[in-house]
Amino acid sequence: MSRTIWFQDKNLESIWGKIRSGERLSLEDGLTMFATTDVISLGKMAHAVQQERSGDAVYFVLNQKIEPTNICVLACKFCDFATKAGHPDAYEMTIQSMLDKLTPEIHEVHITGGLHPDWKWEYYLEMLRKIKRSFPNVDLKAFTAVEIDFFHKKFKLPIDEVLRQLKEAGLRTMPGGGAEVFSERVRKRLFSSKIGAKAWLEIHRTAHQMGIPTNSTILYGHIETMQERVEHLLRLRALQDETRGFLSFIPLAFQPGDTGIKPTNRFTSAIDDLKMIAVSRVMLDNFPHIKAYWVMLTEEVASVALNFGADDLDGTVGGEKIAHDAGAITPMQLTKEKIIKIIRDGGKIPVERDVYYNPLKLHTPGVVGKIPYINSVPFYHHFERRQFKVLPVTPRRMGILAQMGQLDAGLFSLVDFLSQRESLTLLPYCIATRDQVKSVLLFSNHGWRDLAGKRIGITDDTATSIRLLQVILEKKYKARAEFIRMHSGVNSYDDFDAVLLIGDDALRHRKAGLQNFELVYDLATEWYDWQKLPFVFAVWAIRSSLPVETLEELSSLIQQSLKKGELDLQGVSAMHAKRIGLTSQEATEYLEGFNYHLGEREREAIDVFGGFLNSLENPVQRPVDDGTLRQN
Ligand code: V47
Repeated sequence: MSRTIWFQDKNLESIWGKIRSGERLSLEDGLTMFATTDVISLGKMAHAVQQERSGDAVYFVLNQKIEPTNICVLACKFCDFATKAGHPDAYEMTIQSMLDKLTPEIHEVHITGGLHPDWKWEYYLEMLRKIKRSFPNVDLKAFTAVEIDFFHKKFKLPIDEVLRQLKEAGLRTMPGGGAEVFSERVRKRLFSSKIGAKAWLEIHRTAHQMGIPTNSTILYGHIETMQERVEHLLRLRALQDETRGFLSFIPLAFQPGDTGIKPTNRFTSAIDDLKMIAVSRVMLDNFPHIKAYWVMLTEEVASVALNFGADDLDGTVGGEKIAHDAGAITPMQLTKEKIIKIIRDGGKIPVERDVYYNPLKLHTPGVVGKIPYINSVPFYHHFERRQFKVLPVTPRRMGILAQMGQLDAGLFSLVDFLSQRESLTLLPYCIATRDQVKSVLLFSNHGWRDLAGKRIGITDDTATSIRLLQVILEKKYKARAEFIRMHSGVNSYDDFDAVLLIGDDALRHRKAGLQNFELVYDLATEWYDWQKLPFVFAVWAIRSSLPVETLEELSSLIQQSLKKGELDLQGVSAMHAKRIGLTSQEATEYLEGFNYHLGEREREAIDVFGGFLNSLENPVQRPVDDGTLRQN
């Protein structure tokens, strides 16, 4: 992020300085940004942060909204959707009518609706089970914290039991609705009988601890103040620091309809919408994704938001009623083609995703994969004026996308390169360790030999480290263990005897510790002590079928970018260290431990490791398919 911005509003300059040095933004910074008229500079800052996190990707999902009923025990003033039983507009859907709305290509079903006074608990569970059974491809994002709290009280079940049963019935993630604005003043005036901030946050905390990632929202543009907006963001940021369980933040623009809350019944202005998106992106420095929800923003504003900090458009959204009952002027559904066009027109890569933001399909050629960890930053820090578009993606997903022919080039996990070497050309750059790595760690309660027969949780990110672990266990220690894949968002490790983490997550826990695991093994150290060789985790490669000029262009871009990155390791470290909980000094030392050039020793190490891989008696056991492992 070496970009220069010329600020009209000089008050934004110090905020930009803080962003570039990885310093956290404060309440005052948030207020300064909302007060600015220099919207273009604000957008540029947010776009730079967005690019640092998401590269050129903008995500969307093929989804269907199901609002099972509009009958609701609450009567929130801002809501034109809810009604009472007996009202001519009241409706209740059967499970069959919900199934009738779905088609096999849908990936996400988003369920949320009124709090029905009479429905039984079993009906909600059956709803999830039947959808999942009839459409196995579908991931269920269901029930806001408000609904979870309602189930807890009505059916007299503890919150974690409600969530446990829903998860067992097929729930994968929770939507972010019901947060409204975390302000008691606003709550008392607009939704006094609904749960407040404390309960909303506690329910999301519980979900995160149980391995259910969630989303989050703010309802803005009614009677809230700018200070209340920023305080809302700060409370979400604090919970995310604790749990890392939020996938996205979605600012919901208030649709006035007949609610009578705003005397003029005016929609939010485009400027206010873009400011809200941009401020969210820069304040929520620990949130992976910011969503421009076109249903409430309009397609036009959502398109611009893709260059103002938003990296997600939600999806095709069939059947939305909450916003439309309140007068939303947007269509009820967008086609996949329309969404792809909006994203392409914004100069971005349309990335079709699943409910966890795993990329399933890229709707654009010429994409280069980027490992989203600090150790790859020296390659990309100066990847400027690029003819290639960049997609940050975990090593394992990068391998899957390459296999599907979706990527032109990337910093591939070694194992993926080896298995696809017929179609890829190796470039002389890599991520290799000298002795220790610090970011491929086995957290364990057992010594190596005692891990025989034990259950090891494996991060969903890894392609090569899982194999390195298997080689070390089986060939060095003669022990065989059971490997179980954990999906992203899991942060409870109680089920495992040991846990393998990689990348920034591993670095973070190396410092902070991981639950009660007492032993921490560095896999590169284990390898080095045994083989006296470096370990090559990833290599740069390009699709062999591309013209030689493309290969030359990419090689020279990597070379120039790496040269600048290596000269400026301290700058790279300063910007990224705080995010991982390291000091700049620690981050610099970490990066200095890598060798980015593929030399003789590295090639020898690849051959030796390749030999071990071929000699394994049985490959790594098939990971448990928890729905995150589909290729399409
Ligand atoms: O919780 C109610 C809001 C929310 C109005 O998690 C209104 O991915 C605007 O939460 N004007 C439901 N908003 C929608 C929601 C959502 C949408 C898209 C994606 C996700 C996600 C979540 O709609 C409610 C409430 O905050 N709402 N009335 C209104 N008049």
